[in-house]
Amino acid sequence: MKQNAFRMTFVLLAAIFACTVLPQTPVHAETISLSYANFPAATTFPCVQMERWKTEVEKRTAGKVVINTFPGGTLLDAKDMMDGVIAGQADIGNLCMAYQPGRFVLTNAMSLPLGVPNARAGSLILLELYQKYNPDAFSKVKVLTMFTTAPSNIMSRKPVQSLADLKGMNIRASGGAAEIIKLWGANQVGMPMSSTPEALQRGVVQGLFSSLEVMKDYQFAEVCRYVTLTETVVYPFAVVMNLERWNSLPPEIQKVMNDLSLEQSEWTGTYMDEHVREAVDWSKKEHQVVFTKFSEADQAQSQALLTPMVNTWIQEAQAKGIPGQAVVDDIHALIQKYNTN
Ligand code: DTR
Repeated sequence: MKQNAFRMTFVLLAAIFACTVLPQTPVHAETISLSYANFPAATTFPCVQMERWKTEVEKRTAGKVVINTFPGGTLLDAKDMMDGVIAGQADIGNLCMAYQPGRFVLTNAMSLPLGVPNARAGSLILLELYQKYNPDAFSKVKVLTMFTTAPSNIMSRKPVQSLADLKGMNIRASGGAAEIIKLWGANQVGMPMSSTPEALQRGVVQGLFSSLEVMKDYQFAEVCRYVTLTETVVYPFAVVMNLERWNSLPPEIQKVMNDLSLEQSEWTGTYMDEHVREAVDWSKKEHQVVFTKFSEADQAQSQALLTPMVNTWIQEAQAKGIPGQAVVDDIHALIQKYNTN
């Protein structure tokens, strides 16, 4: 009995506290919490840039906005990202456009073999391209920023010194890079990066085609002791926000995020380029990874094999009402503009 009376008093006091004290605490009432979903592991560059954006937004809004980050596909995975954000399952999401080439046709021109030299240039070119063409694929979201990876290379369990070595090898790649590895004669296996560690471990694939920072971030150097430097395509990424949620934000918060867009793109590209250099050194030192290149003859042949890709993309894009030739011309011009490294 005594215990019951005590419990009742406690519940009553808690209710009085909740009704009187809590609503008067303005800090809690005004805080805007936003969820941010990401598909790969927390150590990878898409998540590093996510944490940097979170820190900057929280700092620049003086704590008015709190970003809750969900790496590793814990809220949305790679292929559900865009639709999940449109549906409001996450307020913000980071997606790799190359995983859905048919959906993001225009921006996927970035994964054509056009010679984008590094991630910083790639990121700035991509963002400028997006701003110029404003593709329909993003009409249902607010784009917060865009960036690309560094160029792709072959990481493999056994040495790949020639196109002949690559023939028939199971190599993981997605999007534009997948086309390339196929044209070079490999047996291309498609999957998002987040599924690659298991595929490598199980021997489903004997290597992958991607930017080299994953040698360290996913510890692929433990399994892939060989790298063939091809410095081919970059992969485009976008960070998108649910449109209704965006429209509900106060203008001063929107301004903070808009002001960060270009800066975040450049920051991510620069981080990526530096991190690739670090991962290469680390792989050599810690795992004695051997770096090699195709012979000059094979380099020329590998380039020649890719030539039809650009024209095919232009034709397919134009059939969908996208000015493919103009986009490719713009990318060439922007490479000149941003190729400062
Ligand atoms: N090259 C793409 C994109 C990519 C590169 N590094 C990472 C790390 C985590 C996720 C995606 C990526 C790819 O191979 O998927």
